[in-house]
Amino acid sequence: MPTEDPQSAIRALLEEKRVFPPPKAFTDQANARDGAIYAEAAKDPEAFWARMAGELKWTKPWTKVLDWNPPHAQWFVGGQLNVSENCLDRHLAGWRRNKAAIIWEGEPGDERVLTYADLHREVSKFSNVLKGLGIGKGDRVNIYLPMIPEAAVAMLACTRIGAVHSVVFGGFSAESLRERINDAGAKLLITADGGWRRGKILPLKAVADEAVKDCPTITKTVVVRRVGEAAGASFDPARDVWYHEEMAKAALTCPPEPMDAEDMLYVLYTSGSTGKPKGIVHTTGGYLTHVYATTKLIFDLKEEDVFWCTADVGWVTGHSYIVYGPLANGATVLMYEGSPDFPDKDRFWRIVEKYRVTIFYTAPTAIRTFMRWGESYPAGRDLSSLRLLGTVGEPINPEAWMWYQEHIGRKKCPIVDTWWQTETGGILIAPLPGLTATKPGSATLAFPGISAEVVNDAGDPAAAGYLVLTKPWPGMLRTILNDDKRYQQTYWDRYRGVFYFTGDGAKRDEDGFFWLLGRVDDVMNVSGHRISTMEVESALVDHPAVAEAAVIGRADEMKGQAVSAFVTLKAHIQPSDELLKEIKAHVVKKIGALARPEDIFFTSELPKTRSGKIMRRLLRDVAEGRVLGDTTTLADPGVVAQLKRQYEEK
Ligand code: 7RM
Repeated sequence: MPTEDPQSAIRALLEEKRVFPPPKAFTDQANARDGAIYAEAAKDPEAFWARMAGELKWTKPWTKVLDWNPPHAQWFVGGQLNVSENCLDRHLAGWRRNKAAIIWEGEPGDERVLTYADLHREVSKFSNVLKGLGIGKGDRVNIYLPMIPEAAVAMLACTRIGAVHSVVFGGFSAESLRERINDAGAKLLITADGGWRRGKILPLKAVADEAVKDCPTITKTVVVRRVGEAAGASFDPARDVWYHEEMAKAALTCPPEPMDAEDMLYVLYTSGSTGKPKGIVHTTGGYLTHVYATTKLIFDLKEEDVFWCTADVGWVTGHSYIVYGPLANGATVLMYEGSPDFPDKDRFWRIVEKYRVTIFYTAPTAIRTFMRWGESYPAGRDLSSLRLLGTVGEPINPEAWMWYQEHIGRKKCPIVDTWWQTETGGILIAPLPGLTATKPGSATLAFPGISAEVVNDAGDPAAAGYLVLTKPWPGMLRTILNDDKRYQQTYWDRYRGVFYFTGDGAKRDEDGFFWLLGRVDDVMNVSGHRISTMEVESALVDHPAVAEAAVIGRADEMKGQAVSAFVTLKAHIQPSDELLKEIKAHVVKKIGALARPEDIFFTSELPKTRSGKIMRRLLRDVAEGRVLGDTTTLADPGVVAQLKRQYEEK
């Protein structure tokens, strides 16, 4: 049973009163130090975004900043640009040519530094490899790689020739990968023989082989040699080509393809409230403008910075704040392949010390883990290079915020708590570190040019309710791939096409600050990863012994939420520890380790309404040890009382 009061995290947020004004020394040097930026952007958001877009290189100017036909937006209409040209070629003219673009550390301790000239050359060569494999403008390319520089090279090469990439996180199963490849209709898969995680080999190629067996659109697989012989990867000469062999033959230059601002840039799958993942579509001009501007102003990027975002490139955070945002700014990015506790729990702080990292961006769940490991790990390392800290992925509890400020930031670094989603493309709510006071647990204010509001069911402004966006923004998703109807239903129908519905609950305080309170739909947030309850339920009922399943995100001190499953077995099947393990393994096989249920509770019945809907709210009450909520709509109120007794005896 949970010993902690699971609601304590939310209560701590609601009672938080501390305020930290921006440190004067930080303000004096900040990219955003004139507070007028908020009012100016509010007065004319399109002019603000046009000014930001104007800092990028366009090969043809736009004729209209925004064309808004709710719920479809087009930004920088008529303009042309190329993302890889903006992230690479643009920095080659002056001394930045030989500046580090990517500093990479592999988990086993191997190192590589790619300057802007190096990265430009690798990307150009790989663009030619892609062309040689028959890939051109508009084609879909799937990327299933570990955290190695080739992941960024592959993404940027796609953008150079106008191919659309779809990156799938290396922790996803063969079935999940296959589903995403097929939905995108990818022609090519780029993978590696393996990757390193906690000293073990991740068998990426084996998973990819299993996936592409049923992917009729895939014609070739490019394989990066990361691990070598030890990976034991198979190689099918009819379908597979080695990355290094193709690169050795490739020409050194490749002209960037001029792209329309609204040409598709990439698809990235995320979980929604049904079992089927959504292919979120991002386009070229608006997205790049958004991630360029937010990186520059929220992370205050300067020429000398070493920026480390600890996300995986398989998530949107990696797309926007490892690859596109920082490189569009000409920054130095640090990329790390492995786990924070390998070989020891100070690995991150060793990396900060070794490369003199100046800006560090991670998830609250990681911070809570560092807290549990104890302050001696960061205390033993020189973290004096750090000047700014960030968080993303879930609400941060004030206690973790304070610990981060004291033990990592040593009380001199502002913290930017950044709220956004796969769908938003870039950050929408966060402080400007030289201007905005911070409050532990609050993402503070909407970024200049962004209109956010907290509203009630009727759509009227409220102190507590749902977070909505009341105007389109450049990085917003344009649609869901192959399912525009679902796009409209999920995000726009709730408020009649007027507001974008985020799916997050939020509160606004007397200063207008936003406090995010978590999802209000059937999406769980486990260690900052988005998982749908329905997806896990489908995986559970796919097991031959399972009759019915209900999944909830149970409040968890470390992970934010933990996957908790209530399962009824088919007739004549007896619950056992063996079966429990088998069912958990089945979910891992179907989705990936990130969806593994923390606990599975066998029950003879699930609480349902008279119309047959499972009441997840009551299951949450049971799992979190609360007094039961209203049970009057239940078909059989006895079921949940029985369940609670059983659960407490466990
Ligand atoms: C970037 C990312 C999106 C969901 C979102 C929220 C939650 C993200 C914060 C946050 C509170 C934050 N994309 N979320 N950032 N909640 N404070 N700073 O995480 O698509 O994977 O997830 O994550 O619920 O809707 S995501």
